[in-house]
This record gives sequence, structure tokens and C-alpha cells, in this order.
Amino acid sequence: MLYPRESETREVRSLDGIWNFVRSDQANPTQGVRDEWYTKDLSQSRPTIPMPVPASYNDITTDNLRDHVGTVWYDRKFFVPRSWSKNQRIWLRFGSVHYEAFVWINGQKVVKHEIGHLPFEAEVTDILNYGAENRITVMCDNALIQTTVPQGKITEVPNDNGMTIIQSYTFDFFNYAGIHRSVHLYTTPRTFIEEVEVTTALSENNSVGEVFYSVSVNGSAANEAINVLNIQANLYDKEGAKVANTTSDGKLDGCLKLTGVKPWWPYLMHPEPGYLYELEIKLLAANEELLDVYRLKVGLRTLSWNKSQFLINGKPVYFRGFGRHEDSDIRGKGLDNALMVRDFNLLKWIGANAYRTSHYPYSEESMQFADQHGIMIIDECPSVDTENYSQELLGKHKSSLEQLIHRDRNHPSVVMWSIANEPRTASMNADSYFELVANFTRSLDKTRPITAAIAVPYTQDKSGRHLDIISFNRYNAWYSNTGRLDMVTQNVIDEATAWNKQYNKPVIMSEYGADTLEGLHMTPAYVWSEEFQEEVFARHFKAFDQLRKKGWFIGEFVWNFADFKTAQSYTRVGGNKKGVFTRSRQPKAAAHLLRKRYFALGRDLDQCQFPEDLFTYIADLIS
Ligand code: GCB
Repeated sequence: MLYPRESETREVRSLDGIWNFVRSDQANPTQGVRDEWYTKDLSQSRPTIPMPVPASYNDITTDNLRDHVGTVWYDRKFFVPRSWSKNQRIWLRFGSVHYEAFVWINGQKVVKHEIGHLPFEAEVTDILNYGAENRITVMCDNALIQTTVPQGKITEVPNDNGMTIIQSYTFDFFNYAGIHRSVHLYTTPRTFIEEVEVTTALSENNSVGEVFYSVSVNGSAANEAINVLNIQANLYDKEGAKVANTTSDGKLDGCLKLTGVKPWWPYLMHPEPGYLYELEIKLLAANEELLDVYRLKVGLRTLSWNKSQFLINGKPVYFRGFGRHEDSDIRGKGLDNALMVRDFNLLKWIGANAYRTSHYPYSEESMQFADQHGIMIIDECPSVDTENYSQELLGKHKSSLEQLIHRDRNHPSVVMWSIANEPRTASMNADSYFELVANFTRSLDKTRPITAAIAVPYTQDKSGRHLDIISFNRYNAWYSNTGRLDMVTQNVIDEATAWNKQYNKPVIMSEYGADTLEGLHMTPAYVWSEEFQEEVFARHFKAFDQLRKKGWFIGEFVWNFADFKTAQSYTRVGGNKKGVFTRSRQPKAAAHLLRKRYFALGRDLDQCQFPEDLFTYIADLIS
């Protein structure tokens, strides 16, 4: 699914803003559907409150909307200009709604979509009132059960007022819900470019590049006259100079070849990271009439992997990064450009070159930003703590990967697919289940390796043989051997080595860390203190340096980039505090330590420059 972009043949209009909002009665979640609330303004059925879009609804009000389980309703009015009625098609697109969405326009159902963090759209050409006001109504359901992705449980329990419904889940982040990303209306011509798939190749020492494109066309003309449609593809460099072009004769795919390529490189691996070209796709009718134009950014790079290495443009990569969350105060998981830009500034400040989109797909805007800044992404689907394997679950798990790959396959920043986080892979069914999930993922994209972040002991795991790269999560000195800083380094070395021995594949430590309350200082180091987090990190660094020498250890990812909200638990003080940054994105002491390591690795491996302020002046004696 293409990101909505304006061009000479397309218009895009945002429906973001303040919508009207109603919470259903928890004991009666389908009442609004039965009473057809979508046939009139919500305010005529129930008192409404204002609700920002995009945002999670949970932390906006002062009542217990935070813990609401079940359906909520949104609506708003919007105007569609008369000019839009002419010979074109109109699409309604949601960046994401968590978890399930039902959408009506002017009382007519237009789309239903399940699984959060992924976009969906519907054509609304024949439903809109042109030159008049329209109403959009959305019902959103946050309920997670054993066959949703991710899984949860709904139970009815007695409380002081009778009975109530409780949502529980095993994963460790708050189940924020609502219209999380932008809502757009956009126009396309009658016959238009529906999909573009891009892959790239480099040769002659990365100086010659090829951009392979394949286009799908939607529209009445497409079927009758597919062989009279032509694609004109133009490639422009950063300065806007045309560097390659082709016109395909009656074909919807082709290849652009260019010399003197500037490859896409990760941050700190090259002085000019994140180099992007612009690919312009023009759909032409047989008589040369311009039907549609779509432009997207393209990075030229190759990926390859073997039993011990992961390479980009032929150069081995060592990942230094984070597991993250889309999470912040008030807006929860709602898209926030200020937060996104701040986060990328911090990633670059600290010298990271990668992150994993733990534990679900992140916004399309952040994927574009990662392309531009050369940050490599391990792109994770929303399957977390996967268990109770069933056919229905498998179907939805595969669907989440299919939607993710269709959304993200053209991003040069995406270098790996993560098909699950901490699945219960010790169970018997895990073997065949993950074989099916991994094979399905490979059938959709052969250009990127597959991983999963595994937490079961290597002796019990049944998924690793289906993966290309082994990632493991482990909390030495935290969940195991709590407080024992003297039991970190050797354990990390031993476990990573055992994973490698077992599967003969590259290994990443995809999570390690310690909860840390900013401002709590204790020496000698004690759990939850800033000193303890620094010590835990340093003991891991020692292990990583020994592992790196073995040749198959290819990355270290701290858990977590920033503190984030979780469900309530006596192990969580206001949420998970394993952040290197606070929830308001200020550094803890360990951030400065990690920064020194990440830049030291960057200089050692990729000859990057140190930032001037990396080391604080101490004395003339030390340089
Ligand atoms: C994990 C999970 C992550 C948790 C983390 C923790 O293994 O993958 O989602 O937040 O541990 O801090 O417990």
C-alpha cells in the first residue's frame, strides 16, 4: 500500500484534528451498532467529549477511560469540494487504528480492519457528498483475545459494584488504543498506480546501480488495455538532476541503470549516510496521455548474509542500537512529529545505527525518517509473547506480516524482518508454526533476512532453525541473578556462544538492561540506581567485545531507548524504567556511557569521527 502523496495527478487532505468521542458501556459493547449510532451525529445518541486524532485516547481524560475495555466511537464532519467529483477516485486512508476499526461514511459502512499499527484504506468515491458536508464515524475496539495479534485475555470478575470486565495480557507495554496515526482523504485518477515495488542492485565496487521497479495499476482501463499502458520511470539525485530514465513498452516493470552511484549507507558507516534518490513513476496511456504520477524515495543498497555475517553493500555490519517503543506522555502511541524528530536527534547523538521496532510496526513517517538518516531497522510484526498456537492465530500472524511487508518493502532502512518477540518457542507446536511463518515471510521478500527475538533457553527453542539470524533477549543481573554484577559477562558470552553453536548462524543480543529510576544514586551499585544501569551495561560491553572477536556476533541492542508505560504491576514504578532516556527524552547517566561505546565502535569498525563533546576535559595528563 502506497503512502499518500501529492502530485500533479493526486491531492491529499488530512482529517486530523479534534473529533467527537463516545465510550460504549463496557457491559454493552455492541449497543452502538445495534442502535445504529453511525446513521446520525454521535452527539444525538450520547454526550460526546473532544478527542484528538491522532492520539491514544487512554491518557487524555481525567476519568478511568485509561482502563476501558471494548468499543469506543469517534466522529467528525468534513467538507469535500465540488471539484473532487470530476473524473477521479477518492480514498479514505488510516495510518493505523488499534486494535480493530469499523468505519462508516454518511452512515454507510466503508471498511473494517483488524490489527493495530498498520494502515488500511477504502474507496469512498460513490459515498461522498461533493460540494457538501460529510460525516465519518469510527468504532474502535481494543479487546485482545487468544486469536488477536498480539494476544490477550478478557475475563469477567466480581468487583464492588457487581461484575466487571478485565483485559489482561502478558506483554510488557500498555495496550494503548484509538486512532493512532493520521487519517487522510486522497484522490487518484480513474486509472492509477496502485503499488510500486522497488529492489536495487550494486556492482563494480558499488559504483554501478540498478533500480528494478514493478508497478500494479488499478482502474477500468487496466484490464482491457493493460498492454497499452506504459510506465515512464525517471530517477533523480538529491540535487534534482535526472540520472536515469526508461520507458517500458506495454510493460509495468523495468530497470533503471546508473553509474557513479551514491549507495545508501547507515549512519556513521559513511560520511554521507542515508543517500536517497527520487523515483518518479509516470503511468502513460498508449496515446502518451499522462494518467498518473507517483514519486517515492529510493536508496540503492545491497544486503547479504551468511553463517556468520550480515553485510550491507558488501561491508560487514555491527549493529549498535536499541529496542524501542512508540510511547509518550499524554498521547500514548499517537503519532507525534516533535517526539519523532527528538528521538532521531537522540539516536544520532548517542551514535546508534539501528533499532528494532519492538513490538509492532512503527509509523510510516518514522520509516521515511530512518531512510533519510541512515538508521537501520529490524522491522517487527505485532506478534509478541506468541502462544496457544492455532490456525486462526497463524492466519492473522501471517496477515500482519503480509501487511507489514507490503507497507515497508521499499524502505532501504529496513534490513531485517522480525517475525515475533519472545514467542513461547519451547512448546511442541512452535516448530511447525514458525516454519510456516518464516516460509511465508520469505515467500514475500527474499531480499532480507528473518529473525525473531527469542527468550526461551537455547536448549528448549524450536524456532531458531527457521530463522536466518538468531536474536536473543536476556536480563542478566536483573531477572536472573538479580543484583549480581559479577555474573553478567561470562553468562552473556556462554549463552551467545551456545546459540551460535546450536544453529550456526549470526547472533544478536536483542535485549539486555536494567530498570533505573532517574536521580536514584547508590554506590556500590544497587538495583534501580543509575550506577547499577551503568555497571550492567559495562559488564555487557565486556562480553560483547569478546564475542565480536569470534566473528559471528553481529549486534547489541539495549532495552530500552526510553522509559515507557506498561500495565499496572508491582514490578513497574510508573511503567518500565529500562530507558537510557527518560519518558520525556532526557538522558540518564548510562546514556553518556553508551554514547562513548557506540562512537568507539563506530570509530573502530567504520572509522567515524568522534563528536567534539564526547569526552569531558579532565586534566592535561589524560588525552
Ligand atoms: C522482555 C520483553 C520486553 C520487556 C522487557 C522487560 O524480554 O521483550 O517487552 O519490556 O523484557 O523489561 O521486562
